[in-house]
Amino acid sequence: MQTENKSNYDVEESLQELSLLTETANVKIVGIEKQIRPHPHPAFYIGSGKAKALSTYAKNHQANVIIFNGNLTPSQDRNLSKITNLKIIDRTQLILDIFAQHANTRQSKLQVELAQLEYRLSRLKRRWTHLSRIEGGIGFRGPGEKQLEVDRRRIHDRISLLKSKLKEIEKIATTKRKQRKNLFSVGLVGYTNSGKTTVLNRLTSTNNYIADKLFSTLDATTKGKRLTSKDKIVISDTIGFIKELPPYLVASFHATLQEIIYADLLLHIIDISHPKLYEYMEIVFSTLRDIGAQDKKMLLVYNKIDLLPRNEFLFMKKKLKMDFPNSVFISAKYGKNFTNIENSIINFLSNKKHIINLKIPNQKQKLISFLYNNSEILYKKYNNQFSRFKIKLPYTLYSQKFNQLRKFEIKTKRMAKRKAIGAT
Ligand SMILES: Nc1nc2c(ncn2[C@@H]2O[C@H](COP(=O)(O)OP(=O)(O)OP(=O)(O)O)[C@@H](O)[C@H]2O)c(=O)[nH]1
Ligand SMILES: [Mg+2]
Repeated sequence: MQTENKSNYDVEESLQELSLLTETANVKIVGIEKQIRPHPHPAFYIGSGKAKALSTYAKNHQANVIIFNGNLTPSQDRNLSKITNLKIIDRTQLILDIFAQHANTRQSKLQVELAQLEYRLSRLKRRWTHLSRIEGGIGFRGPGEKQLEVDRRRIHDRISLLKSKLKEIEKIATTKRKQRKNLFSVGLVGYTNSGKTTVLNRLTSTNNYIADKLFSTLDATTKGKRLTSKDKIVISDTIGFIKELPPYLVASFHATLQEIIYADLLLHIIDISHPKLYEYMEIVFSTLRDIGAQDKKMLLVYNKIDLLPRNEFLFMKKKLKMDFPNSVFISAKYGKNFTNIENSIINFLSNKKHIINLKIPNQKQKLISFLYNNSEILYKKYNNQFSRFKIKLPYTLYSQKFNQLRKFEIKTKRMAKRKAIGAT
């Protein structure tokens, strides 16, 4: 639907994305209809006349479902089903359906089910307030209400069960992440279909599933990579973002998104050939804000440069470099300019410092003098048995000396407090 604050161009682009989502959900499109209105109709979203016309159009084309590019209220959904006699799906339902189709691990299946139930629960709640407002509460307590109560309780019980199962899985992932604490971690983020998995495959010579579909990746995959003889890093690929990613999905995929939250550096993969790249970048930034990862260091990686004519590419590159100097331009599909990504990561690594508190027995003279020579000492105190240090060490050296250093690492009160409240 086109409202007053959306341009025709925006609507076309948005409909194209809806078509891609629809195809990804394996639904064949028989027709696309637009309507211009100042506001969505409260009862039907589109006008009731338009709804009837759509219903006739759908029947003439043997269609059995109408997909809306917005989010419908429960009553709009019901009224449209009634008036058209067809299955009605909105944008959130479509995305949830794609996630359900693509989930193929225990974790992603549980996460999708959780998102679907949270969504259903919100619809039941809204329906409840809607009905009680109309019925005024009194004299309304009948089987309908009981059924709603039963449904709600069942959903709540299942949600609790799913949450506790997911907590268990998350615990295992947290333990694994702690084991590789000494390794520098890079997280891939970006709009869906921008090429994140293709980048991961290229960087780590692996073969994870890629497809010209939205949300091909629903899990977190972490792979190791040796950058130089000294530096080994880990790279994680996770779900892509999209405009209006349903909040239920962001919440239920919390465990999968942890790899982004704990990454030392994010590679933001952007499809440079997409006409809406600026908007898509903004959506990625705002989704990162939603999950609390807005302050991460980020390298902007403009992908799919092979899809732009040379002149256009050079023009775009100049412009983007001016706006975002910290960016590289690659083609993941053809393995172009990957050394630029690697060099940027190495550069970042060599500038990154790690702060650590240590309590070292004085007889460990070799280690102590290594620290004096290679780190910035922020604090020191010693007695005749131990030396206490707070040091700032280049990440690469920290990583090399990790096994030795962790034996003497002391947790500060602040860290212990964070641990007690469940943060890692
Ligand atoms: N022409 C071209 N196509 C690319 C390039 N990189 C990736 N692709 C294609 O873009 C599509 C999406 O690639 P993926 O790597 O699956 O993208 P993704 O960001 O992981 O996508 P989701 O996991 O679905 O969010 C695939 O068809 C890739 O072959 C590139 O540099 N050039
Ligand atoms: Mg992917």
